[in-house]
Amino acid sequence: LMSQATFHLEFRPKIIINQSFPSSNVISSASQNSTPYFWTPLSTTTREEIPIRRSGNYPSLNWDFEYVQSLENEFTGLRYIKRRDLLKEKVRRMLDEEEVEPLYQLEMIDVLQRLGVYYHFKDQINSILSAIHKEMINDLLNRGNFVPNGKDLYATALGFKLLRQHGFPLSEDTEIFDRFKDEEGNFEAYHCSDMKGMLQLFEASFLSTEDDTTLESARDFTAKQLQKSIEDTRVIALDQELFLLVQHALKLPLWWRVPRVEARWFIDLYEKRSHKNDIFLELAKLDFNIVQATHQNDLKFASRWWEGTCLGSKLNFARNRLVENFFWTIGVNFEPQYSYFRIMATKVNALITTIDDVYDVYGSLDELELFTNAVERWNVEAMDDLPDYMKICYMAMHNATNEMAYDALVTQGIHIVPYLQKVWADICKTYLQEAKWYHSGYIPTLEEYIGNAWISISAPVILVHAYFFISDDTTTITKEALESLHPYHNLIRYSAMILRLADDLGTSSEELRRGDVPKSIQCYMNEKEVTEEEAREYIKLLISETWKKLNKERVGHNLPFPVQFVEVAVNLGRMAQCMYEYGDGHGHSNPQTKDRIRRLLFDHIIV
Ligand code: LA6
Ligand code: MN
Ligand code: MN
Ligand code: MN
Ligand code: MN
Repeated sequence: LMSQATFHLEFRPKIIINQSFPSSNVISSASQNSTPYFWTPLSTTTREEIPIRRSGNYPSLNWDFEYVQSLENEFTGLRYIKRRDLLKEKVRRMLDEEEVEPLYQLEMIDVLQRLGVYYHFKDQINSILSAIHKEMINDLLNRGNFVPNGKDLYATALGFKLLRQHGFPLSEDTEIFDRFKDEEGNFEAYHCSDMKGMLQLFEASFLSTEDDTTLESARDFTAKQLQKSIEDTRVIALDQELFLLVQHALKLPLWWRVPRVEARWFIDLYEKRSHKNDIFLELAKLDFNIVQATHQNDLKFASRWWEGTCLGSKLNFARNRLVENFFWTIGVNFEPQYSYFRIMATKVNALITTIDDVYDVYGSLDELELFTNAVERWNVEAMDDLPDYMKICYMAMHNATNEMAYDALVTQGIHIVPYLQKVWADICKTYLQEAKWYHSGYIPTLEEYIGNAWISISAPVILVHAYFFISDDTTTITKEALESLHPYHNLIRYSAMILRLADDLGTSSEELRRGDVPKSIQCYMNEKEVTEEEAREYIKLLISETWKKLNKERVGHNLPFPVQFVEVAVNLGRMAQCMYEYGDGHGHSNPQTKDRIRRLLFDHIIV
């Protein structure tokens, strides 16, 4: 697959179309201050009238075409690659050393993962964990403890966390953690002073499914204890690194964090550690830079495609967010061999972001009906009825999608247009539903809203495309998987739910100011007559409940998908929590997200 990543990416000549469709004559949020409630319907226009256009009030782009194309990177050089490979070999030998205690092995694995270099040692780490897993199961059967120090909460929780992460079956959390409780079933008081143990148990609790009961209470308990401990100035003074790790975990647990973003953060922390492994550190930094060079090349390709579509300049009302759209793709899979996937996924994201604005911001209801119809028909004649601005985005979508399908046809011998067309038609139907609700002033129940919105958030579009573009020579496209793409597999559903709910938490305030369908928070407020704050808490609870379901799906026995697809689905949920951690990092941008993107894509690490 990779070999053909170059042929269809060459620079396309810029097309000159003298028309553009700016967001002029729009209702700006400022002129909407008579809003009686959180929601502002537009007066319906007749066919003869010029429709009133809203504005997304999106700020202009953060990194332009020229900037992206001017990126240069020295880390593609052979001497860096050679040095990196030497370091890799050294780490491989360290992992292979015999007579290393299981706890020490677990710690090495944990650090390598957090540093973002785990992907180099997948097989090796898997066999180490497999041996530890066997030992752990044996010890549990003999009612012993798999770690030398009998009641070591830290080691047990660390082991549990890593084994669950890697899909080893550990069915009952009660068996493993109940021995840390007293007769009343509470975690024993002396563990509270064990901050490292508390932290690992807290992190491990996020690997739980709905079947785990002990971990549920462990999460509440450890969160309280950890919160208390970081408010204690003596603790802060005692161990600065542990303090930072706890603070970081309480903001968002490791299991909910995007691997590549986490790696960039953790490398800085690890560097300050007094007892660090210098080989690990050097490998992590060097590898980060080398992989970043690949990302920059992917971004340059994608950015030339975007420039060629002219969507950014022709549809002035829509978000021009190529770099952010690319950022999502390294969030879901940063490994260097998946360039083709990232470039295609960036196109998909850019099209979604643009078409979403057509429905949410610019289009009139009549126009949106036409567009939805045209997507269902999927042919060029369907364009005849569309207004000019819609012709442009329809054809951009149609061309890009058919081109991707062409790649699949020639490289994998499979005709995928029907699968891709179906997800686009699905999303447009849900977009239209939201537009109808908005224009009629209808406030759905939360259930009704979610039933539509888990599709309108675009995760099904992203993941169905991802399934085809993440496959490589280690995978084959199976009939079973194709059947699980539609109707959508639970893995896709839960990933979509997390994306939708996190997006609503980050974007709904601005959306409703502009005028948009009530989002999950407002539907729940309306239904239950609760405050916004209460509704937000409820949505956060729904996110964590959905994670439990996703955790279970992820390691399910009969998953029809390859592991790299499963990881994309899980990472999409994580990426949503990252992008909307500080509000709308995707559309409106904020200093924290901008900084994150810069550090991941544009600044290298000083080695
Ligand atoms: C968010 O926009 C947006 F563009 C998405 C579709 C989120 C995920 C997108 C990727 C990965 P907005 P809406 C490109 O908050 O209208 O406007 O569904 O989405 O709430
Ligand atoms: Mn939108
Ligand atoms: Mn929308
Ligand atoms: Mn939104
Ligand atoms: Mn917005």
